Amino acid sequence: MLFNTYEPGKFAFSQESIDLYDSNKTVDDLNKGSVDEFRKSKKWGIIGVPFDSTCSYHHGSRYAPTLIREASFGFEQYNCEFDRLLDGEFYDCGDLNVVHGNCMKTCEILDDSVKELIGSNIKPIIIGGEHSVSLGSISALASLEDSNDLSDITVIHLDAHRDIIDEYIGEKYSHASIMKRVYDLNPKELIQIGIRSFSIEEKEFVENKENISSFYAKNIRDHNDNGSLSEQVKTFEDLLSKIDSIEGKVYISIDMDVFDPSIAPSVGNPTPNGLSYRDLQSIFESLSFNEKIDIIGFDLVELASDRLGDVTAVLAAKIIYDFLTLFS
Ligand SMILES: [Mn+2]
Repeated sequence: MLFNTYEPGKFAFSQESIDLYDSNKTVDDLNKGSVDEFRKSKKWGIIGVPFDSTCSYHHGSRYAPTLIREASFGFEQYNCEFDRLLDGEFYDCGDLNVVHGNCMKTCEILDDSVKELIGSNIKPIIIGGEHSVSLGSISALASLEDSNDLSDITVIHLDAHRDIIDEYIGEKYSHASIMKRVYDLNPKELIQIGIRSFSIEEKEFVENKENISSFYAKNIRDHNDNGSLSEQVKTFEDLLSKIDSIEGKVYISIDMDVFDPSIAPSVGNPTPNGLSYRDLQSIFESLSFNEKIDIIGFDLVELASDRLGDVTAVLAAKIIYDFLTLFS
């Protein structure tokens, strides 16, 4: 046989998805016991959301799910960096039918799809798409809660930007206002990591919010730098202690522009002085050591490229590969 046997339509090492759905069960049927079962589940389902509609600079995030899956075949099943095999149970559910130009409708369709996964005790990994799509995943998880919000869920948000402006040029459902929409859902805590660009309005909004923590890229990268920002400086060690102190349910959202443009140039809004990949691996490792938490959802957004072999796509694939190695 001379044909190459890899299947770039699905993430490498994902299982066949034939018995994925228990079609008789929806999220509304879950009782308290099964919600706890979901929370403890180590099964993951990848959903691509090829949506870029409100992007303000470099477009192309609609191609990201395809590029990331293709790039995932560059890795070995044995993940030598963690001395573990990637042999957990996870599925690639394919791409969502998005409605270009309509973020709300796209998020509603994603919300429905994530609820289907939850009904089968499968946790979502969302590959964007622009950052606004996180809302569809997070809203589905909020519906699991008795409170119907995020008051029992910590959101870890890695990004160069705060994305916490109430509306961007009059648009409430924009990639630049996504964390405000998440904050509207009343998170237990919002931890923003890698921040290095925000407006005065965003600065004033986060001030005095006891459930928002900020870890600036500058202080993460230069561990002993006292920084020049007026807020109390938090170092990388402080960040790891913070992660160690989290309890309960956790959702992670990674905007690829959290990384330095030297390692992740193909993003919607490249911003100098970002994180290294080793920084993120340390954060993942700290999360994996914390036995008091359950990660219930994960998204990776804002890769913007239309070129196979793009190094930013390879990095994005590596992130999902490492995440699945540690958490599936
Ligand atoms: Mn960003």
